[in-house]
Amino acid sequence: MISRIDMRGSLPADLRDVLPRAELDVEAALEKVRPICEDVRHRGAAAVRELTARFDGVEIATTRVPAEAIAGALAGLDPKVRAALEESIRRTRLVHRDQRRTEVTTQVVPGGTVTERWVPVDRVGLYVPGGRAVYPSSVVMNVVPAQEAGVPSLAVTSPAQREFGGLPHPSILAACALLGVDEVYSAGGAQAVAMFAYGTEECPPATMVTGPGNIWVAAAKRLLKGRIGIDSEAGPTEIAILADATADPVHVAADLISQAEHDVIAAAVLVTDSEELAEGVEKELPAQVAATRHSERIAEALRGRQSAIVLVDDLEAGLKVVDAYAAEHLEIQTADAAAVAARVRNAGAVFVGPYAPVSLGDYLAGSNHVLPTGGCACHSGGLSVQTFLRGIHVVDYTREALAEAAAHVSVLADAEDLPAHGAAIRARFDWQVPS
Ligand code: HSO
Ligand code: ZN
Repeated sequence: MISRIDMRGSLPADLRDVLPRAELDVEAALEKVRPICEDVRHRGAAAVRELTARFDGVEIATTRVPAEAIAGALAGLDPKVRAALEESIRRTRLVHRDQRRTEVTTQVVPGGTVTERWVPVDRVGLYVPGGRAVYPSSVVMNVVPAQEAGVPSLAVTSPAQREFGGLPHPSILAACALLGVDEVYSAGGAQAVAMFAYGTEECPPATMVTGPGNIWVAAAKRLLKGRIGIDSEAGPTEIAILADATADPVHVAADLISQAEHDVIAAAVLVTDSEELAEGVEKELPAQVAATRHSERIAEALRGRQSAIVLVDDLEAGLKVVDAYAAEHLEIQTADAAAVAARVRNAGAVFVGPYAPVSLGDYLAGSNHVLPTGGCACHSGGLSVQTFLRGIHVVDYTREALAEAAAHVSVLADAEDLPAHGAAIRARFDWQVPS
């Protein structure tokens, strides 16, 4: 059900390429997405509505979701789901509130300071997928950091659903209501990203768009980046587990399956120095897969070339492998898991020991579940308050402090053949560099 890659003996030099990944061909989607974005740019809401009829198969009178529909969705929400979402929001808020940045002023020289101010972007559009993947938890993970960053204007968009009369899925609307978001749109795909980038008569333009989506959403984000700020392009979900002989094969198999459940191209990778654990997991997987609802999807994900059990000589080698892979989610299930986890350099999020499975992080740990995929964890982190903030340097120097810097500025400006730079300083001192 899952292939083995044996790296015992010596690790391959090109570790990154040996661990396969599913790839989305976003470039190929760009040409299809370009005319859609242009249409929305020129014809606004009418284009969004027509594209909704074409791609989502439902006619809508307006893209803006009426307040009563949002309130109605909350009223119809199962009380148990409501309580769980409220607890998820509470915990996620606790963690993200602590990410807020404080203004720092550095006294560089007497009379010369640089202050770093943290200013939220003006307006954010949050994309929430519809279709098979309807995740109210992702509404929480996108909205909470933006709110804690202090973003003054926040709108959510999600594809119009035919079975809900052209509104987004009610669980998405209910999550918006719980988070206090009252500006919601029925729009999906590339047209939703273009709606935020260019604005329409129904939706003012946003400065940034975030949130996961399908290949069309990813392509539109890539195309409109620059015009509008974006977060990372979300790819298929990945879980890697670094485990030794102390790990329980039942838990390891369950956790691999939990993320394989997302998609037939989701990746589940176990890295272990224990032949016994590998065998235990190989035995456990078919039994657990057979017993779960989405067994076909999961079996396909586990069989795919992006999933594997990797055997290594020891945990040192295991750490090298997981660092090279740079998984979206990495579980450490070893003796002294905290010490091993502290040595990890590349991962979107690290889950330590037997009682921190990834599915806890997906909903209720307080951590964010919008994380870098496809190896991007070697250069980027997950969604956070920082995503929505800009650091602005405020430079404040007195005449005396400038005088003291003038000679060095002049020398460096001349060295770069930019004499007008030096002149701008000298102009303040009757064209003499103060000595
Ligand atoms: N594991 C997904 C997030 C998610 N799981 C949403 C369940 N719902 C990507 O981190
Ligand atoms: Zn998940």
